Amino acid sequence: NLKRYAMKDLACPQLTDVPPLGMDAASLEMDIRHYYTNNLGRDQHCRLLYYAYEALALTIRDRLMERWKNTRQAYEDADARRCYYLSLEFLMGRTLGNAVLNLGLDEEIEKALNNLCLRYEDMVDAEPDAGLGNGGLGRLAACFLDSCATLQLPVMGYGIRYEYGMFRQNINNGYQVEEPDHWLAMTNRWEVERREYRQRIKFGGHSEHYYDDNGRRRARWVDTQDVQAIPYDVPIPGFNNGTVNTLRLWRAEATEEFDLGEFNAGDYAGSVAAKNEAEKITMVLYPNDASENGKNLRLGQQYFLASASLQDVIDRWTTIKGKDFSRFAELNCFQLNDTHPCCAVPELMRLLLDVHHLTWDEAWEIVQATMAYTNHTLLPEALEKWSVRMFQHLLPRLLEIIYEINARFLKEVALRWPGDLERQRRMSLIEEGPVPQVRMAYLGIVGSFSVNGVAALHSRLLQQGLFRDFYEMWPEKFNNKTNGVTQRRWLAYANPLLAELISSRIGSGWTTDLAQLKQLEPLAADRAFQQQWQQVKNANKELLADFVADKCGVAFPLDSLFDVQVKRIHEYKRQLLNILHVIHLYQRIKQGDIADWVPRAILIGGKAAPGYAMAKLIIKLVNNVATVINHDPQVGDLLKLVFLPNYNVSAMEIICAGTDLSEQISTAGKEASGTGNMKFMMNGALTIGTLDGANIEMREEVGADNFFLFGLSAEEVEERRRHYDPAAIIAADKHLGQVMQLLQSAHFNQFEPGIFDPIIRAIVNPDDLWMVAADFDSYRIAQEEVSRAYRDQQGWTRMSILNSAASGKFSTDRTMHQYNEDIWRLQAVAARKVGEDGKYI
Ligand code: B1H
Repeated sequence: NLKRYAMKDLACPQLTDVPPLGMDAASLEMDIRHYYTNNLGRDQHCRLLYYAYEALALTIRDRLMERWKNTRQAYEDADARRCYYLSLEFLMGRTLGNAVLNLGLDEEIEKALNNLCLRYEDMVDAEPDAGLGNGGLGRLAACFLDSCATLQLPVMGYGIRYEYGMFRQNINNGYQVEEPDHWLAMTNRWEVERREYRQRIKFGGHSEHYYDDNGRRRARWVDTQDVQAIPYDVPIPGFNNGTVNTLRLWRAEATEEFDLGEFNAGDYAGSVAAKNEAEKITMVLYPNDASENGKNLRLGQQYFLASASLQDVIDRWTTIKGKDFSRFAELNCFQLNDTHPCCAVPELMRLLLDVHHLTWDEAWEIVQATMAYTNHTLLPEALEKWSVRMFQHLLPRLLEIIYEINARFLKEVALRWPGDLERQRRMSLIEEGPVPQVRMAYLGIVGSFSVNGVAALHSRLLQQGLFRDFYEMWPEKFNNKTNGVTQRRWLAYANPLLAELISSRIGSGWTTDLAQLKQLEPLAADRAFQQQWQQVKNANKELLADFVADKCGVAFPLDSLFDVQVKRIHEYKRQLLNILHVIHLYQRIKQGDIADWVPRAILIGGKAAPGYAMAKLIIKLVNNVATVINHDPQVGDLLKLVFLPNYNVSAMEIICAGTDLSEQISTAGKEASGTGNMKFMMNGALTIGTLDGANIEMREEVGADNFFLFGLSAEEVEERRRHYDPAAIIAADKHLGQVMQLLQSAHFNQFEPGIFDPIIRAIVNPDDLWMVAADFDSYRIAQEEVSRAYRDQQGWTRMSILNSAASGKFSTDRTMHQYNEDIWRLQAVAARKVGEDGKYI
């Protein structure tokens, strides 16, 4: 394909010769008018705000386009080593505001829109979220891309353009109801379809062995049902640096009709209908955060992404470098975002062996030198295993290659530990048993030169537990890369008031060097600064309260402590522990135990996987408890509780700025890192949390005095599991006993008998993996400590400033720098910029 279209490109290079666009308000205004009228064809009768947004989006997109072209050219000229970030999820959220910020156009856009009597906030709100991810793993990928563009690293994202992203969550009678998110219903102005780079992906069929002209034994994959992969490129702007990187998302499309005709000559209608089969592949994102999906179609998505992306990279290689792959590993590197894209290991082998005719050893050397794997979870239910049968049926040639990789690998194991058959069984890429399975994580480890976890504790637990055998074999492969978040979106954009205040004192260098926030530390005790800080927090709380009033119909009193837990609903994250504490506070009010009371407004938000009954029941419990509390006149403004429906990236942009207390209360050892925790810290929230994931490092950075710690450590959790007796704990804990009693009395489900029994049973079950009862008392005491601290507003503000000041480590700029130093080893490449004379330098 590439060659066919490349010839045409060459015919008219002048086509791409365009002068730079104006970045001033007048030029922007002119373009908005132009797009609205001449391109979109709207007039004064059009009452849909959306089209004004679209005209603005096109105007901004033009400014991205020219930088994008220059960046691609700069990378090509530099002939530098590149990295490809392969991920089934990129949770991008909205694009407009971030693009405007990164292009430095905020002020000029405001002016232009003013002249047009349009409000910038309305434009921003008209854009749907790109919800192409579940939670932290997908948002991390998005933050990584932002940082790579800002660091001018030649990193390209590869993902899937789901027609339907994460479902929209509605609440009906307290229950979650899912509604499909057709985010592409209107034209997506941020993507560019690039059919010239389409690829063909094979499924099904079988593999065939033959001897080539030189008498070499080869394999080919035949009788396949092919699907086309069509790329859609999304621009990823760096921060004020002229760089625009690429996120390439693939959409599945049926192969051209004449291909279908060959197979289905007699059944025209059937062959047209077969289009659907192919296009199903990229129809919908699987919404099971941190838990396995196990579906045929999901494996299809994973292979589709891996194959399309690898073929794309290889086509670029052969177009520029020809058939010689000797420098391929030197110039390319693939980062695998969890096991989801791990088909890339056998697929790269297949492409090098079957299509490009390298020997096994040559191909394997390339694979092992280009692949790097990141693990994001220790939870057994999230560790992907694919049944050998399913693999055989869908990807027979890949399975054959996996068997060969495994045979050679197990020989190595046997050489190293002679006679240790048990170890061979443990480490095999194939789990034997009634239903043999391919262990995707092991495939990732064996095929990669680097394996990393996402926080210090998590990486240590991987080495000591889950991947211990592999760590013993290849200790040098293992490393840690603590997660981060991009301060451009999560502070500069989401919290302009605080950003402004910070910059007024320490300058704006923190936008690209977050460690500079350290300079706020001496200001933490400065009375005047504290007052300004508090004013900003209050203004943000007002905005959050407006948002909550709008979405939940509940008024958050502004003088209450805004206590927030937003994240996917999962038992290990222990939203349940939070509710039990809310019930405890409610009981204290009812018992009149309210001396020195600190009013609290508690917000819980997040989506439950549609098939996860317990998670959905927890949402129902939050809603029922909220109804009782919010309608009790005796409670009044002392306590409020809401469940915020449809928590997503743009909701977090409002929430993180207005939060006082961030709840990071997972069972220790279960949350690999967490990233919401970092967004809150950056914005000056204090954290109540366990010694889990990145909480540990956050606490190290800010100091134990400025962090509300509670609960068992990961080691203690493991130890306690062996003799865990929740009934005894409840009997011994007066407060927890009362809470459980109230729950059992059906106080929160008076006309819905028994609905919360599964929750009650889970808490009293000695096998409760999440140990809610074990940590309740410690949590309650830590929460009392929180209230005491909040009473001293000055002290609280001091701690708030210190948290923000100590959050420098948690920028993805730092994370990306470390990936680059230890794994990718890329040179930064500056994009060409526009000079004084308006010409490109
Ligand atoms: C994380 C997932 C995940 N870990 C399977 N694992 C999925 C697993 O659709 N699936 O099949 C989707 C997602 N997500 C999260 O990654 C961790 O729980 C967080 O602790 C971590 O901060 C985040 C980013 O590293």
